Amino acid sequence: MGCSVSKKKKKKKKKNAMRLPGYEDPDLLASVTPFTVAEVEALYELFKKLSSSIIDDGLIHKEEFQLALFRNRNRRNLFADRIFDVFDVKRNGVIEFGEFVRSLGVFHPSAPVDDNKIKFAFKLYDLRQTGFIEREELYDLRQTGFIEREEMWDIVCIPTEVMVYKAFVEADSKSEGKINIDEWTDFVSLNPSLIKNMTLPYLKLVYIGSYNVIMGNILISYILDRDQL
Ligand SMILES: [Ca+2]
Ligand SMILES: [Ca+2]
Repeated sequence: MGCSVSKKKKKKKKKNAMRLPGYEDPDLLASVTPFTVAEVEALYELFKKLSSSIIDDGLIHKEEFQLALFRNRNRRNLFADRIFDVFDVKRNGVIEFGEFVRSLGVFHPSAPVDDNKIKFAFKLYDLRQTGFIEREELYDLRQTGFIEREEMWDIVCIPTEVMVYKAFVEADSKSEGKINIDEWTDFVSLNPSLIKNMTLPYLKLVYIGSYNVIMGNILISYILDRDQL
């Protein structure tokens, strides 16, 4: 009897431990993202690691995010800040598990190039959150290396100023000096390579055991350009 109570308590304790703030059921998350239940569970292991690196509270704080990306909790850059903000859908200053999985789902290779992905990229590129992509933002993205020169417009080694000019000639159809979401949607449909960075081809190739390593690499190599930061 005593043994059975103790087992029950243990079970309850384990269940409560799983219910950290922002925790969502893997079945639910798998139903709304391209991930399988097993992949969501593997992502939870990675999430636990990232969210406990400074404060073990089941939430990824900005400093933990910076630590994961740069191995330095105090190192920042504008684009990393923006990624954090876009992941933090509820805008409460921390990334919860549900936000983490839903946001990474956009990068899954099976995720369609749909409104969701196009809007996600728009939000990322709108570094200063003005509701438009402006010249200086494209300039900064190019400088961080996020926009690969050979992937954009098939022109290698053009100076950033020229790249930005060319982008605006093509995208800014209203000639307002800034790109709105409709212009962006048209532009991306003509230049799908623009959001090529937002897919993670490795995800299809790996198996669960490698997930932590792969996801670490994804966050570092795919979302940000390692050499430039
Ligand atoms: Ca934390
Ligand atoms: Ca949040």
